Amino acid sequence: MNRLVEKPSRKWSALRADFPVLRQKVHGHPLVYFDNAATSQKPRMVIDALRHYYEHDNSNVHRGIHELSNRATAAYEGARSRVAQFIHAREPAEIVFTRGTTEGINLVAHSWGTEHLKPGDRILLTQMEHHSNLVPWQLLAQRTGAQLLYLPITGRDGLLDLSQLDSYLTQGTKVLAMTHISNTLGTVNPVAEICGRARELGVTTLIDAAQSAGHLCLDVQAIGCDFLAFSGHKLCGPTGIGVLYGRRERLEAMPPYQTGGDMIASVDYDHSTWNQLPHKFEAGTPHIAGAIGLHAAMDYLDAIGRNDIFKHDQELAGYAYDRLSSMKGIQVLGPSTGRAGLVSFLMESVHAHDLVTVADQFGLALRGGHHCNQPLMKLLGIEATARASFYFYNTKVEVDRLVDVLGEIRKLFGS
Ligand code: C6P
Repeated sequence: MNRLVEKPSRKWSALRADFPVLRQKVHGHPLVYFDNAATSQKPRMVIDALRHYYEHDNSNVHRGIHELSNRATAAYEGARSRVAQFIHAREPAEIVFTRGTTEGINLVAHSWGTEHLKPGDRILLTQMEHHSNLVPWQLLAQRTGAQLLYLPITGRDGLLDLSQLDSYLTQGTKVLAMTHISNTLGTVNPVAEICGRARELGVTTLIDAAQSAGHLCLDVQAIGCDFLAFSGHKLCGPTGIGVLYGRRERLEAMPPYQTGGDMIASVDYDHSTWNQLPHKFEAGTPHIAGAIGLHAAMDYLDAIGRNDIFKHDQELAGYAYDRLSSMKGIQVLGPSTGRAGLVSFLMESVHAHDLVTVADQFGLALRGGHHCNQPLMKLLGIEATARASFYFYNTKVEVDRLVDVLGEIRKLFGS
């Protein structure tokens, strides 16, 4: 696989050449892809890694005693070791491959939660959680009689109200599950500080890193969380592959989530025993190619440098925030400084869906809607926002294009 690792040029606009999909016109205009929070584009290196696997090594893992199966197993387990290194886990056994962030959180809520929660225990989330980090806990609360609480935000500036943390994070709290970066507000939450406070009270913690894993350096030991979940497709990897990190002690103490092949040590007609970590949580044939593509994506990102990527994200988001906020009739949600690489905004008298539909006619890929944050939208008294989300291959020239197109849309709607 290593021969596929090429050091990409550090010049941001030159990196665009690595992404075949960016070289196209949409409705007669050069594509401006600003929907990276939904999914990122894939560089040639990742596409090549997938093709190489299917053309040379395709086989099932952990089962065969033939050359192809050995190669596939080595590549799959090599990807697991790479993930452990990418997020500074103590060992590869703490890395469970999933389908994505959503499945990782469901796994924890189901397996850890059902085993550990009882009536009256508290589950603490925040008011800015994505449905994926909300609905699984709602169902868990219904199953166990536990109580759900939400740490408030300060308002449309989208910061967590940390002055209230002590009154929410109490002895009765069993688990705290929160997002690292809000996919709607662009807020970067101080997860290490909050997990530190939770640890002092013996509260189990889960971080939803869907929007952060591909954008900044993650260190699960420095964050001090018990679990962390993310998706490969938002960090240049394939869809259908994700990661759940869990501290060994936590994973050891949990029952399996799904059952079937590969996750067992032995099976009898009346009982079974479980495989060792992490295989206990990977029932059935896994997404082998996905893990291999994810490995290539991580190599690609690290060749660029995640610190540099985050700096670039923040620069673009700050620039977009300033330009959009100075436009008449536009309100940008979320913090005015220190935001991650996205801007969610409202245009007076124009529904977000209309805005995004017209923007598409100008070649701009934005997202409009509730962004799987319906409770947050209701709290803020809005129905939907338009969102531009950036990655390292985006440029200020593209943000200028967004501003020009928004000007056209405003004229069109007479707002
Ligand atoms: N947010 C967005 O456009 P999956 O679908 O499992 O890969 O990721 C779910 C998820 C969980 N948490 C956060 C904070 C997220 O942003 C997402 C995905 C996409 O914002 C699709 S709604």
